[in-house]
Amino acid sequence: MRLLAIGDIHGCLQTLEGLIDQVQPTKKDQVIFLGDYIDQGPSSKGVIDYLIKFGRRFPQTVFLRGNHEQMMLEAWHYRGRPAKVRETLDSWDWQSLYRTSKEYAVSMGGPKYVEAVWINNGGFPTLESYGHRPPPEEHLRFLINTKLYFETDKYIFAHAGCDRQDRLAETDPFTFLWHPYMCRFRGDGAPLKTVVVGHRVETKPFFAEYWVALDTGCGCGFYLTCADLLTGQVFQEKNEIGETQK
Ligand SMILES: [Mn+2]
Repeated sequence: MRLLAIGDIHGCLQTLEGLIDQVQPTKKDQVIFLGDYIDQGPSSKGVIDYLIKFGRRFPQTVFLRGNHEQMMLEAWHYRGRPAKVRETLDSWDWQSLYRTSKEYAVSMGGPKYVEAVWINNGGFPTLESYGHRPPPEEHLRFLINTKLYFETDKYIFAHAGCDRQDRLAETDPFTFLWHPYMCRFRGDGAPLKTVVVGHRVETKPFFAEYWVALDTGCGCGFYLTCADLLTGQVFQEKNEIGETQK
C-alpha cells in the first residue's frame, strides 16, 4: 500500500493525466488530493470531471478543499442564481464557512467583492471552462463534499495548514484553507503528527520533520507533484503553461 498525496492542480488536466499515468494508482493505495483543483489553468471543469471519475474508481480517495474551491462556492452562492445552483448551495452549510473568503474579500474592499476576489485569483478561466454557465449539480456536490482536513495515525492533511494538532475539529476553517501554519503543537501529550499541505508554492517538494509541502506551482508552468509518504518516493509532471483546454 502507498499513501499518496497530490498537490495543487489548478485547472491543468493534461498535467494531472500525465502525473496519474506515472503514479499508476491501484485500489490498495490511498490517494489524498490536497485541494485547489480549479482556477488559473484552462481545464477546471475537466479536472473536476476527472476527479469525480477517479473517486468512483478509487472510493477510498480523500478530496480536501482548497481556498480556490471555497472561493468558487462562495462566488456562486453570492451570485445566487439560477434556481438550481441556489437550491444546491442552500443545502450546504455555507454560513459557517462563508467568512473564510469574505474575510479576505473584506480586507480587499468589502463582502460584495467575494466574486471579484475569486475572479482576481484565477477564477476567470474556470468560468470559461464552464462556458460561463453554472457548474452542474454533480460538480457543486463534489466541491461541497470536499473535506477541510484528514487525519491518520501519523499524518494530518490540510490544504494550507492547521492549528493545534489536538483541536482539529475546533479549528477555524480559515486556517485549513488559507494559513500556512507549521503546526507543531498539541496539548494532549500524544506524539506529533506530520502535517501535509499544498497551497504555498515551493520550488521543489519540501520534506521537513513534521511538515511536508507539495504545491510546486502547477498552473504557473512548474510541476505537479505526488509523494508517497511511506517511502518518500516523489512523482512529478511538468506543467506546460500553454496547455490547451481539455
Ligand atoms: Mn493553490
